[in-house]
Amino acid sequence: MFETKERFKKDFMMRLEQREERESLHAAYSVLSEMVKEWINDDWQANKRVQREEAHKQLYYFSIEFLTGRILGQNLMNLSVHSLVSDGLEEMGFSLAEIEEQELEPGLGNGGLGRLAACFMDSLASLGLPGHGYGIRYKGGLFTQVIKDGYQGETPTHWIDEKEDWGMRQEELAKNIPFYGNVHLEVQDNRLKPVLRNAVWVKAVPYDMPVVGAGGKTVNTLRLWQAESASYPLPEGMEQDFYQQAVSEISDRLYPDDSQQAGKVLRLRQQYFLCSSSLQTILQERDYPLSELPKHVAIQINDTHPALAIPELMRLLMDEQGMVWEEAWEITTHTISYTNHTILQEAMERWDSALLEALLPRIYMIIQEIDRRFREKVLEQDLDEAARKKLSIIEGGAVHMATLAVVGSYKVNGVARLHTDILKMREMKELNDYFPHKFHNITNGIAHRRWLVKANPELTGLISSAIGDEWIREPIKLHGLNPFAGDPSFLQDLQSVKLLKKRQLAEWIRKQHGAVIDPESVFDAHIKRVHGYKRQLMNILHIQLLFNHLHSDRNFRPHPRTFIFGGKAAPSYHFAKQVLKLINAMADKVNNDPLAKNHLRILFIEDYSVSKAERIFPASDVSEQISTASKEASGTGNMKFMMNGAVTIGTYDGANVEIVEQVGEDNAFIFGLSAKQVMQFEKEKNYFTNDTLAHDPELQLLMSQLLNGELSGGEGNVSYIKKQLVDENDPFFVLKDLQPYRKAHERLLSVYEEPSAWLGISAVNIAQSGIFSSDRTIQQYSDHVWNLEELTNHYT
Ligand code: Z2T
Repeated sequence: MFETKERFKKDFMMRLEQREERESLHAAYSVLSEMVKEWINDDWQANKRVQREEAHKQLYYFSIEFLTGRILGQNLMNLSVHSLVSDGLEEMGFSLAEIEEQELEPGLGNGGLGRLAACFMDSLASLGLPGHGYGIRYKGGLFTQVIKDGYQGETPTHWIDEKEDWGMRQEELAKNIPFYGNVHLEVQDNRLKPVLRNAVWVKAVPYDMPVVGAGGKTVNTLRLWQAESASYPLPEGMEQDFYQQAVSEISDRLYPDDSQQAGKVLRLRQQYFLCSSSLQTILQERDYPLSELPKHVAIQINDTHPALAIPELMRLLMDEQGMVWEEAWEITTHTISYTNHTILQEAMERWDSALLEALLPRIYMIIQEIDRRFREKVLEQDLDEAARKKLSIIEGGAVHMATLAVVGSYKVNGVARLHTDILKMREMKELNDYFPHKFHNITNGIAHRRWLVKANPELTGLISSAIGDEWIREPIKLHGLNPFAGDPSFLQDLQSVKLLKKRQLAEWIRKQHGAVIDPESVFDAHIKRVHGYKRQLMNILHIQLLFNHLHSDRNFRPHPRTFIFGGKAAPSYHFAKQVLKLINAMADKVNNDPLAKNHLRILFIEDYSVSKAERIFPASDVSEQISTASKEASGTGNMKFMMNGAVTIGTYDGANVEIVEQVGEDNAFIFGLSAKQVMQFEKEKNYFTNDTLAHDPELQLLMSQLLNGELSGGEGNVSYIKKQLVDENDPFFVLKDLQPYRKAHERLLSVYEEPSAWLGISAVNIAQSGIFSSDRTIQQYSDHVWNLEELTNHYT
């Protein structure tokens, strides 16, 4: 049905005419997605067959988040029919872009971690590797952000339209998951067997989404579980209504905390629900002896959220399959591997022992036994009390999930070189000493097909006209662009493409928000979750410094800049919410100031999402990556900017280090404390905000403007900011790094004034970005962790 444009047009029109509201864009979306689903479906079933027949090792990626973004356009692209469909639709008077926007956006993730999982799905399928996702089908994704009077409000987001869902309900593959109850030891087959009595059972129903790889050959599966009532008797005294309510809660919504652990029992229920249903499926679908599990299956856990997979696999192997501890442990610790995404203490999961024991009594018993056995081994080594404490799974009345995850996995990786080094040398030093070969680095990456080819077809076209299109399959070949960094005609085209993308963004912003921005100004973007360590506060304070400078010095008339912010704050994170209010209040002031508005514009983009990101990255000149060094595990937005030719201003943190290594220090603007310096201050506790302020009248003025409320529409609006900067001694070094940040901006602007120099830098960034494709990342996981084989015998 997509063989020729004419065939597509005919088929599309025929189907559309049968629809009731055939005039509506939504009907067009509905018809098109139906056609794509039908097309994919045959290949998908065939793929499942081949993967079974060829007995390939399968990878299962367990993640509490999959931030896919919209799906229709992605599928059209990977099926290589995007332009055929787009042209065909245009000839019939439709715009594919408008049709794509009809799709409700699945927001099943908070930020980087969830988006990484989605990029990995794309790369696995595109590399022809058998890798599948397991997650939760939250009815409500991340909340919708609504800005009112500059404050963030939250409303629930419902993304599921049952008629148009890309997920296929698989009723017959449902699993039942036990919660609560009591463990009894009973004699069965001549041995003692733990049996759970009086449990509350929940049914997990899978919805399978096809994941189409580039070229359309490989179709993997993203399976999302939905919680429903099981047809088991309820424990005595439990009301049916109460039960149904509790069950539906499990897949009702995603927790909105990106960098702090929620510690709520509902979140723990979600985690176990995901692990148990996924593992039961893996064990049941197999056609090989259980002892060979590690040869046939690899399971990657995305941070510790799915770390209960370790005791749950032990439970299934022992209690359901009759294995002894030693064999079950051998299998578990050769099947599961773990990726760490943060060293922020507040984000490290620690579950209260009593809570865990009540909810999952058998699982808690197994964790206790893992802990007991590991303690015994640790005792054999000559270690001090402090080191032994760091090696304890159960400690201080809580289960330390990261420790459990390390002990129960065969490989542990960090997500950027600096992050992994910090893990190995500090945060998890004792564990790394104990398991010297377990830890390694695999630097994150991004799906260049979505973030460059799809989001920026104009740049894609320009690159291909210079170096051919092999780079799309082998992104490292973007290196071929390096010589063009000195080619005036190429650079001129690069400038035109950037200007075009800026105009498109400006036009969209005018339509959506009614705001007017100037495409000739520098687009400087800071888009990510709002958090203390990401330092949106430093960015906005720098803008106030510029504002003050403009008003005090009539010779200071810098090139116009548009500062674009976008990002959500966790609903309970008061500090971040005040930063958001501050940004919006500053926008009001600066954008309406007769002098400042000729040089500075501030734009806050409400409800930042994957689809909005797809518009902002290609249109940006400057990439703000200014986290307090050592705090950002990797960052992946930094890579999306780079690939679209934006230039980084940032600290030596996360993957910024590797970006600068790729482009050279002259092709990025780096400033501020190093990770080492930050960690030194933290250790010695010898940093004092007042030392920074003492000899700096500019900063003193800035602080008084901030603290008296003149920047934020009232003193009350900066109470948490004041608490952090003053009472808590500025833990993220905002004031300490502020002047170095300002100087970096000055260096940047002076280069920008010289177009050939600036565009050359931009070109080098694109040319050197290939290594940050998630295809490279996935190949490394496959080679060093999962041991997958490419599907050779495609069904085609
Ligand atoms: C998250 O997005 C990240 C780390 C988390 O730690 C949790 C969430 Cl929801 C538990 C981010 C990191 O902050 C970021 O640096 C990294 O690039 C991203 O994960 C993917 O690894």
